[in-house]
Amino acid sequence: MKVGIVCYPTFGGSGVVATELGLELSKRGHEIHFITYSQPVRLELLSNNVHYHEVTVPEYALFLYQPYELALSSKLVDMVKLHKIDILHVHYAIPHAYAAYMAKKMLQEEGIYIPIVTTLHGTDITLVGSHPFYKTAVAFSINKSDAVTSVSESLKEDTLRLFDIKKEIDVVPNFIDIDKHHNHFTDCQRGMMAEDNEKIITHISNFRKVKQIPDVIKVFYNIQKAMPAKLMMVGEGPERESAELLCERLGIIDKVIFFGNSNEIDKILCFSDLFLLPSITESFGLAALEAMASGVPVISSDTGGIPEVNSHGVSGFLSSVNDVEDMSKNAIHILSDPERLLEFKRNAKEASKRFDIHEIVPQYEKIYEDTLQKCMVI
Ligand code: GMT
Repeated sequence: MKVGIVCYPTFGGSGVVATELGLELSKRGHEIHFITYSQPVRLELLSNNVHYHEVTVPEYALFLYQPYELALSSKLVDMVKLHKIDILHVHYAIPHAYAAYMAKKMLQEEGIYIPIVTTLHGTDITLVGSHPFYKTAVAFSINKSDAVTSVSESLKEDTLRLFDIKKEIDVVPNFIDIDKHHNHFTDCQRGMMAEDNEKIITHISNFRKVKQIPDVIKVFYNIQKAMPAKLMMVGEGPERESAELLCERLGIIDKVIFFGNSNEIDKILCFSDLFLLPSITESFGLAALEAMASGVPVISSDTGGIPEVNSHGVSGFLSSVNDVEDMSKNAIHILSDPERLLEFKRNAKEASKRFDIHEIVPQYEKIYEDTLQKCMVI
């Protein structure tokens, strides 16, 4: 099959999922065309069945906002025709599903039928998409897709609650390549980050408000009062500066490392003892799954799709959003007993196996096949 994948190319869940999906599909013999405004960060290797087509939006002074969806829909039309793409899989409704629908209509004028699969990732529904300024167009694009998937049951429920949706939504959870996360590092270089007696706590995100960064720091503050510990803060975003200031104010800045964006997530997770994800909302929590696959237990909030990933008392613990005291208590409970920590690490790894890439990607293949079949009948 020739699949066109549209996604955000930046560090962030939906782009990572789309890229890993494309790469796995290419290994399974499909021809993949990534169509976006820059090369996705996890897309290192292009090959004869993995292609990248850049969408460029020429700057024009008259426009206050440059019309990306216009450029994207034109590019989609051109690429579908040039490469004879069979199906478009768009990740994130805004504006990808909308642009894909426009492309589909333009292609129809030329007698070409291109089915669209839309995958909802979270903020396109819960935070941005449901805003009155976008809602009508988002609902329209979802309803006009040939197939719709969401990354968790919770996101499916949110979508049905917030929008008037007439389409069936299939839940296809996010996934992880378990083999990649088998600690293949003989030396995690833990010694470069912390002393032997120090526990390593990690948080990875795009440092947006929704990630509740102050709670990450407050939980760590309580942990380091109870035992020697270091905090690894990985990622870049609007909350980073205030996070550094909070660490300084609490007198813990020398125990916290701010890495910025990193392509070495698996190395950092390899030496981590605990992962913190206290988000206000999270449709899935891919970062938590990546941590679990590396054998790192998770202390998280119990919001959105996180409980579908992190099992309370097994792979870590869940607490109400903002309940820093409960999160701290649970973290210290896991970290204070070496035997218990080991058990949680083992459990976390085991629990991540439910999301093995080899189990999940065939679900997308099936959706593509069924959608193509249905469209042929029409
Ligand atoms: O977490 C983010 O802020 C990035 C965001 C995105 O759209 O890329 O992530 C969303 O999609 C991920 C992949 O499906 C999910 O794992 C994240 O939970 C989800 N983020 C939110 O719902 C806040």
